[in-house]
Amino acid sequence: MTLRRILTVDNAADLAVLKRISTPVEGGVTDEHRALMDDMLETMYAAPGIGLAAVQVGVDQRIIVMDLGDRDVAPLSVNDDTAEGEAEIAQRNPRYFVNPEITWKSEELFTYEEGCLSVPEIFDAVERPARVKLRYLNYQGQPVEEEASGMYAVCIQHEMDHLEGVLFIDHLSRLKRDRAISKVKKAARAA
Ligand code: K2U
Ligand code: ZN
Repeated sequence: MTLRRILTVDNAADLAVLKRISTPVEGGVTDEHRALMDDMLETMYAAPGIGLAAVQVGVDQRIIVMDLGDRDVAPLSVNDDTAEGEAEIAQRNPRYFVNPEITWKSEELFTYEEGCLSVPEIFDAVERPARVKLRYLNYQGQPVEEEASGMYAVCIQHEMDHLEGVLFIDHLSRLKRDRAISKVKKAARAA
């Protein structure tokens, strides 16, 4: 298991990588992909976070890992105090997604205060479909189809955005986005 560096928007080279569209995994899920997912999961737990896309550790593959802990079943509240990145995991419930696709989105929308490990210390409200249907390959490379709601729906859409080179701040106004990037750069300089 190797902890990987998480790319952040204050670094111009990192931002260029984070804006790329990730490449689909070809030829099935291999031991190499599983080793990457193991590293991504440990990197996510150490951050701490509840989701991570491969591009966030500089790997150009359509792979996501997630662990919502006990949030997996808990109803979502807009003012969820965990939005401050307190991603303590009560019991581990890792999920792995290779070549994930969203096949259906609900008309119903939900607004949640999102954060991102690649945009440190920035949180803002993002509106997304409340429920989505997914199709993906799991850790063993088997096809899975399921519906996501609550925090699962918020997180998987946030991570799927990463595979398209989209950050949650791209859903905000241009002014808010630019201010967020400036704030992250200023914090990085001060660090
Ligand atoms: O950077 C990432 O992609 C990990 C994200 C995943 C996420 C973003 C918004 C809403 C849900 C999940 C987070 O930084 S992980 C930190 C976190 C922890 C608990 C609740 C929300 C965000
Ligand atoms: Zn993110």
